[in-house]
Amino acid sequence: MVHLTDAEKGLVTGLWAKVNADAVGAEALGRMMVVYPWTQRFFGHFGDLSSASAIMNNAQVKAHGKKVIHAFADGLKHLDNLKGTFSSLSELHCDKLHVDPENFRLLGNVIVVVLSHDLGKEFTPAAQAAFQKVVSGVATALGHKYH
Ligand code: HNI
Repeated sequence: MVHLTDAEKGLVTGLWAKVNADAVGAEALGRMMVVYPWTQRFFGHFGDLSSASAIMNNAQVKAHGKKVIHAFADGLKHLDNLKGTFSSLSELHCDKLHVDPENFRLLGNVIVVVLSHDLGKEFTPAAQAAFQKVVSGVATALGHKYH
């Protein structure tokens, strides 16, 4: 359960509106696979992942990054009910995809890094703290149905 103050919610929504969400998703998923190479095992069917540039230019990685970030962005609209919002995705990642939930934290941290890079000075320490709460809450919610 995460709790964001109204000020934190305002920071998150305001900054999110300034980034290109599709690009953030593609960049974050690709960087996760580069920085934490063991996460590539879930995406063996995505074609060439043989180098950092192959990963970052892989069209399937980009497309999947967009899909993931759209689901993430939906969570930003439901910050008071992340568990409900991600309930069926949690079941899917557990039962069908067998993704270790620790990976949700890794991706969340990479999303924060990419936002920091894109937003520069606007990504103040307060904004970073707010987003860190969000990615942590999303990771907890995605892990909630694991058994
Ligand atoms: Ni994830 C499929 C959302 C993190 C591995 N994932 C999805 C889909 C959504 C999604 C949406 C598409 C579901 C469908 O087809 O119905 N994933 C999210 C979100 C996060 C996340 C919101 C975290 C913010 N997923 C991760 C992580 C991994 C991961 C960290 C592995 C390291 N996801 C997968 C895999 C699939 C997937 C694998 C199936 C891909 C495919 O198309 O074959």
